[in-house]
Amino acid sequence: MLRQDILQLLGTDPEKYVSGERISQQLNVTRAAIWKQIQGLKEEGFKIEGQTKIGYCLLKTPFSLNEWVLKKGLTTTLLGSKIILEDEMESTNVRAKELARQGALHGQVVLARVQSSGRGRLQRQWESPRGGLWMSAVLRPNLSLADASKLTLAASVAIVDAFEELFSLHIGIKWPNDLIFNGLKIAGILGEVVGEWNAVQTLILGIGINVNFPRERLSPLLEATTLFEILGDEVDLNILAATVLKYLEKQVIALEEKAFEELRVCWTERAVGLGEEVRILRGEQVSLGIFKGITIDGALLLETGDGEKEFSAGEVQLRYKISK
Ligand code: BT5
Repeated sequence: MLRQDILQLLGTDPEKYVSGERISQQLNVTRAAIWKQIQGLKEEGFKIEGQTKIGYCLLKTPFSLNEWVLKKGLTTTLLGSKIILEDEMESTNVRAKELARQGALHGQVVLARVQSSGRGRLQRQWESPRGGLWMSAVLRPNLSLADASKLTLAASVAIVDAFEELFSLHIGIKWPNDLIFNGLKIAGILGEVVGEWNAVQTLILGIGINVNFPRERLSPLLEATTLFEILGDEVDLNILAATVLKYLEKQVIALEEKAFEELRVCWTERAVGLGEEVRILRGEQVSLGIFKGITIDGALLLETGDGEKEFSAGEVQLRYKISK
């Protein structure tokens, strides 16, 4: 694609001028065609300076999702080896599932700037306005079905670590897969298995993070927050995506090497509500007890009046919410 080729030329030595003539010769297109593409790139958020007789210079890349910028920031070997990015999709998980059925390889990543029908667990709605990170990865790890379910735990740890590295911000994990800051949800994960039990296991790992938009963009009933709300500024979504994928790849490899106990420890260190009284809601059923941690399979351990109990599904209500 011409636009990507121009970026490639300008990006090899950013902040240096590349003459229109050189670009035109190397890409075998007219200078007018280059000028048109440069205008398009500016509209996409690239800051490119053009000086007559000198050429063009790439000063800044956009914070919004852009395939070229994201690829440039990737340090992974497999995750993100193929990227599909569109302005709007129904749901990146739905698209990733379709692609997996058509044979998408391990590590393919699907992103959308807006989702018109984002989904949470149990078909719940996931609000996905512009400015968020809405991303799904197709994973075909070397794991059994039971162990593949641990990848959702791994994704929570990866998001916490990315926030720590990029923003020195400590967010916590609320079992099973909510990421929260000051009791408000900032990100969620949706893991879905594709294909038949027994066949090669494919997992779609959907990650939704509220990033560059104010809290008001979400419905008022949600107990939610956004990174913009916390930092008071926008961040580069491409760097965030690349950093989450970096930590996710590290966790996937560790799981394939059977480092389950390490993952359990990492997850527990980042969990909120540990040692506190919590309520577990499963449909009509409510259980009260002390949150003791998770089992090697990711089930929640609750110390109740009737002894220790394990929960593999449900919603957690933390103590400060119980007393409300
Ligand atoms: C989740 O479900 O938290 C999983 C969210 C996964 C979203 C990603 S985005 C990329 C990929 N494509 C998709 O279609 N999905 C994935 P759950 O734990 O069931 O939480 C859902 C609940 O969170 C909803 O019922 C709301 O109460 C709340 N919620 C909805 N949108 C939210 C948002 N943007 N921020 C915080 N909370 C939200």
